[in-house]
Amino acid sequence: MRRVLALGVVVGLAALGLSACSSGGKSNGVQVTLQEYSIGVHTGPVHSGQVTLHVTNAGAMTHELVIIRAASASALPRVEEAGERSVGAVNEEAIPDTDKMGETGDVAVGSSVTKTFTLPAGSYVMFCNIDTKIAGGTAFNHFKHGMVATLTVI
Ligand SMILES: [Cu+2]
Repeated sequence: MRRVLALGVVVGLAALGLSACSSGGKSNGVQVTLQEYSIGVHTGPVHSGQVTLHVTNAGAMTHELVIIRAASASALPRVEEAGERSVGAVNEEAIPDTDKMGETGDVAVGSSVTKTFTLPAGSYVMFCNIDTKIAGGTAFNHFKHGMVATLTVI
């Protein structure tokens, strides 16, 4: 009997851990993890209105999170000629202002940024568009190397 009770406690704790990750419900919070080079999104259903993103940089370099209303990552305009950004980066200047929902700004290594955005129902793409300069003056764009994720708001 005692062993069964102990197991129940462990299962209960595991359930708590899961619900903390998939917040959903009234809080409408989304946990986002940035690292080289991916974006992890942990959430239940996200409802239209005020959506709070808790963005943590678990990587070893500075990242950011930009939110654009778009059907998918492939729908985003790309930089075709190196300039302020490298070829293959998201061409943010070519995106209509009405589709730009906002961004976190730089998120330092090991830190978190919590920011609330007003998101109508729809599909969104979140990405890090930072270019890291590497030897020879070449830039390494984070979006191009996988730092992108989608978010659906219902
Ligand atoms: Cu990045």
